[in-house]
Amino acid sequence: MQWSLFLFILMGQSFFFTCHLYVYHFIGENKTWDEAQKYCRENYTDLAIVSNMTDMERLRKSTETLTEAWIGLHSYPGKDNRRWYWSLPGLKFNENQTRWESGEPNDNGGQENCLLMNNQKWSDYPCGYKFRFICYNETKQFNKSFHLINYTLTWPQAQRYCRENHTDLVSGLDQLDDNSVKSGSYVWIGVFRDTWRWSDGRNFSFRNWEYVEDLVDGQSNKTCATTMLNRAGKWSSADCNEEKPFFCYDVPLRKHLVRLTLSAENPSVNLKDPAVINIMLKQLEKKFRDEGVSVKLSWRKLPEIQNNTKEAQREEQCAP
Ligand SMILES: [Ca+2]
Repeated sequence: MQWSLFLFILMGQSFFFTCHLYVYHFIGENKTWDEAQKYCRENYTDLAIVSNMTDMERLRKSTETLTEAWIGLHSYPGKDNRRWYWSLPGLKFNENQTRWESGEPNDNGGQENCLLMNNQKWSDYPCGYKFRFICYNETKQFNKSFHLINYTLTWPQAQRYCRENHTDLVSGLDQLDDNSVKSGSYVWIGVFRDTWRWSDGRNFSFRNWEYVEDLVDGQSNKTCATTMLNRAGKWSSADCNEEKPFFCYDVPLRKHLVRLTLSAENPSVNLKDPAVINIMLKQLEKKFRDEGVSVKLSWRKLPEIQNNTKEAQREEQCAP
């Protein structure tokens, strides 16, 4: 006995990392950061998260307003709350794969939140000092992936220089192992640490600060982040109790249609019984949930197809 059905799969969060299809919503009501977060969680997914410059541009273009608005970034000041990140968005910093100089990181003075490399060895160092630095260029400008910049800037200035003229500060062990990078002596590389966290718990390292002092801690009484739309969207920190407009985000549901051909080994199982196919649906949903995938499933019955036992699958593509 065979019965062809279409299985509709509505998927939410699981597509974050492949598609990054956030939809941003500008809310023009003034609220504190906490009130804005509550509003976004009730009406959308959360306050806006931003994982890279492409997201940032899409957020900016989602409104024509030129104001300052909350995004979903919050600081938890305190030395113990700092976390290391690679500067290049999407790279995960692994605490077990580090190349510290002996005695480092020593956080001398409690302000050493940027990474200086000398002969492949790392030291934490205050971000405001000026050193030469190495930029990574993903398009191989001048046929080179790595560019040693032979004048000195602070770490935040160096990051901005690399992002504006190349791709980012050199990031990740693979890049550091390139021969042209290995030889760097007393150069800034793309590692920093801070106490900022995204409202929805994601670990994105992308930061787009206008002011150097926001890089690490936020200032003690300014622990919530805004985007300044009249300053090309650059971010600033502000007192969370100030009332400002804000950005929420959500993720559009994605539909997948999968044709399954069902057959029963036990002839006593009636696959045309709605109760039977509903039980199968619940079991499939549970399997997805066990894998951490949020889905809603439904059957769509189609006319029986003769002599066709292949499974067919069609997926919608990510929209630009
Ligand atoms: Ca140090």
